[in-house]
Amino acid sequence: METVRVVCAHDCPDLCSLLAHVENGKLVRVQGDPDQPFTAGFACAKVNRDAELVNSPQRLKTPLRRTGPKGEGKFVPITWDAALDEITGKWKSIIAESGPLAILGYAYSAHQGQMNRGLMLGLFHALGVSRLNAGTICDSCASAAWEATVGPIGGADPESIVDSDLIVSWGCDLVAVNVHFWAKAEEQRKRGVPVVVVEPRRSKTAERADWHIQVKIGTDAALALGVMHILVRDKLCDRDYIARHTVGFDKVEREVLPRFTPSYTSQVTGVSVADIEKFAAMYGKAKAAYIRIGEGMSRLAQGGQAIRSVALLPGVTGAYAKKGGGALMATADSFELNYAAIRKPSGPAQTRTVNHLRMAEALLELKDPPIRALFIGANNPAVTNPDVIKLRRGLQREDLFTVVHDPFLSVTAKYADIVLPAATYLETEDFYRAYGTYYMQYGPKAVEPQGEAWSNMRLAQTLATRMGLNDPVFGMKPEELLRELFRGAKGQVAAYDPDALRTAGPVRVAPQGPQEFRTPSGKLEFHSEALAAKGTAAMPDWTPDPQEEKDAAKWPLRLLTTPGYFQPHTVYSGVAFLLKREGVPSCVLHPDDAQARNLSQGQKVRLFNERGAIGLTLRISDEIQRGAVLVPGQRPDDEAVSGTINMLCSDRYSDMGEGATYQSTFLDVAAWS
Ligand SMILES: Nc1nc2c(c(=O)[nH]1)N[C@H]1C(S)=C(S)[C@@H](COP(=O)(O)OP(=O)(O)OC[C@H]3O[C@@H](n4cnc5c(=O)[nH]c(N)nc54)[C@H](O)[C@@H]3O)O[C@H]1N2
Ligand SMILES: Nc1nc2c(c(=O)[nH]1)N[C@H]1C(S)=C(S)[C@@H](COP(=O)(O)OP(=O)(O)OC[C@H]3O[C@@H](n4cnc5c(=O)[nH]c(N)nc54)[C@H](O)[C@@H]3O)O[C@H]1N2
Ligand code: SF4
Ligand SMILES: [Mo]
Repeated sequence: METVRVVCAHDCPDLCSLLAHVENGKLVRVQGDPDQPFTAGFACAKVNRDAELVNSPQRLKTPLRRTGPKGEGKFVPITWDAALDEITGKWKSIIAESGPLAILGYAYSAHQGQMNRGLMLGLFHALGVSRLNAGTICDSCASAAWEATVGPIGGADPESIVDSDLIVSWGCDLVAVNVHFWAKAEEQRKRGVPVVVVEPRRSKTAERADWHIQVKIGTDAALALGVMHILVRDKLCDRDYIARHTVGFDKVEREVLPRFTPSYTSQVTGVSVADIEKFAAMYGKAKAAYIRIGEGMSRLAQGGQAIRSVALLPGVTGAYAKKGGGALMATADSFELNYAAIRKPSGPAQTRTVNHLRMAEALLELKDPPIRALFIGANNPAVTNPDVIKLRRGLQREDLFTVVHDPFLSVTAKYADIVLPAATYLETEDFYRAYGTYYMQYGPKAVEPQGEAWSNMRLAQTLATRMGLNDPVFGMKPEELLRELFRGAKGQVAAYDPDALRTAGPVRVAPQGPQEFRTPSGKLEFHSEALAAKGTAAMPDWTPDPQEEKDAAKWPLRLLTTPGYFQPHTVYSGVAFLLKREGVPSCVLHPDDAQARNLSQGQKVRLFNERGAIGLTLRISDEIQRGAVLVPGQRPDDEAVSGTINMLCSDRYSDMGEGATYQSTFLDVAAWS
């Protein structure tokens, strides 16, 4: 048995170092690497099953050509040569007739490292086609809010919590999405450091923490401002830190905080006055309070305000300057690699861009030229995008030439004219940097790709060559691409020799000293001129959202979507064990809401609003608050009673970063008929 030290490429903050056990060229088991301090020898429940993912009988073995109607999933195998001839033939004639903008390159980050991810984007850049404003389905709102507040720089090192005296998981289900951070937090907890969870539902993290503050969905900005109100009232602010490292606090103190009295904050958030007082005192008196900020609370109309208000709290107490204090949303911005070398070789600096979450609109409404060809890679928008009923209408267009590159026949792939089999991360080499820790690592290939699967890197380079592009990156070997990533890199990563990294294993590049701010002022911005210039509120605030109020008057329940514990998005649909662990696609109602509708445990129910209706299986539990319906994960239609949750969600933008607003969805639930 051979053991290969690899890196987990799944869309996850932890970036574990893994040991892949290979026998006669077959992957037999994956486990956590004991020599990576953050991974600490264990992989999560999902990745423990990655041998089953890689060897799944449902893996695509060859390219396919569609034979039935779009969406039905009838295909015949074809050769790579035939597939590539058809793709490049079509693309060339479309470019000749309508120009490159008639092609849309829709490739996302999921489950790969920097080279496989970047080269596909590089291909689209060099072709000059319409490009994706990517990530708006995920973190663009959260990132924009963090950037306006702290700047494009990573937050507090998660490994610094050994020095924290209070850990707050604010809207982050650590047990689901960041389990290695949870393990570290639990160690601290055993040493007597309180762990507090701010969450609308009793998640597994909330269940295991010392204290769960059950906030109403979409009211975190009010809670954070209410805490600030008390910190000011009780003289728990660090005035010296505020004066030296922040801008605009005086204005917030004068114009915003007076409104957020404990009683008003309680009325908005649903948290009792006593608990707000207790939390503020706890936070204000801690010497080094650490806040892990989750992105869930950003996926709604006023999501940017929520992230921004929470990210400002450590500035009020000066926790940002303390070892073990501060806040972490993500670390990715601190890895200042030369991404552009791979992602932007030649090609126009500006082009027509399509917002990731408005694919439906792009396919159905764009003109001059309309989108005639679509390439989708590493993304399953027919399930994971909002407004998927409309999106599927777009994908159904007979005059749209669609290519999907995926290891599985995803729901989206069923709409393709040509499906190309993709290699998984264990079947390609790549270079990885984390988004929730400060590690980077080179990962070799553990096994050869299944069947005729190709890595994104190989596909991008082959398509580029066939399309006549001669940018050097499309002819480079992985080791040469790695050198490109480090040529002109900035900050801490600039000190590393890319050739040495290939055998170095995990490398830690954590920030030293207090939180750095990279805003225009170089300080933590309570008042942001940059936001004001974009027409967004310059100061943190919470006000009711008029559209949400209108929808809430029509529909009695509000949607809470959360990460699945065993089925994050759709990527593990091919692993029977995990499907079973996650159970059938379900929704959760509070016992009072179920009773009011005469619904019982385990029954099939219809979730509906003006966009449509779907069918799920009901679970009744007081883990969810009254007036909300919890739908974990985004599950494909064929696993559910009917449809998928994003059929009920709109493509409305959040207040910052043009992000998704799944949780500004209002609906009702009734018995399935
Ligand atoms: N197991 C698993 N792991 C995953 C994923 C997965 O789906 N499953 N997804 C991966 C991806 S793509 C990402 S982006 C990352 C991060 O994944 P994210 O989706 O950003 O996950 P969290 O940060 O846990 O945020 C979700 C949590 O926010 C809570 N929440 C929702 N609305 C609110 C609110 O208004 N206020 C507050 N306080 N809380 C709220 C939800 O109840 C939920 O527990 O995780 C990755 N890892
Ligand atoms: N309602 C609702 N919707 C959501 C969310 C929510 O909270 N609520 N969360 C959103 C978030 S945070 C995200 S990130 C998105 C995720 O949305 P997606 O990125 O669409 O979801 P995944 O299922 O993770 O992966 C997409 C596809 O990548 C394929 N894949 C895996 N590895 C590779 C590879 O190496 N190469 C190629 N070519 N393909 C590969 C998988 O088989 C899968 O079909 O969903 C968003 N949608
Ligand atoms: S916790 Fe995240 S990084 Fe670690 S093995 Fe699981 S998915 Fe991969
Ligand atoms: Mo995400």
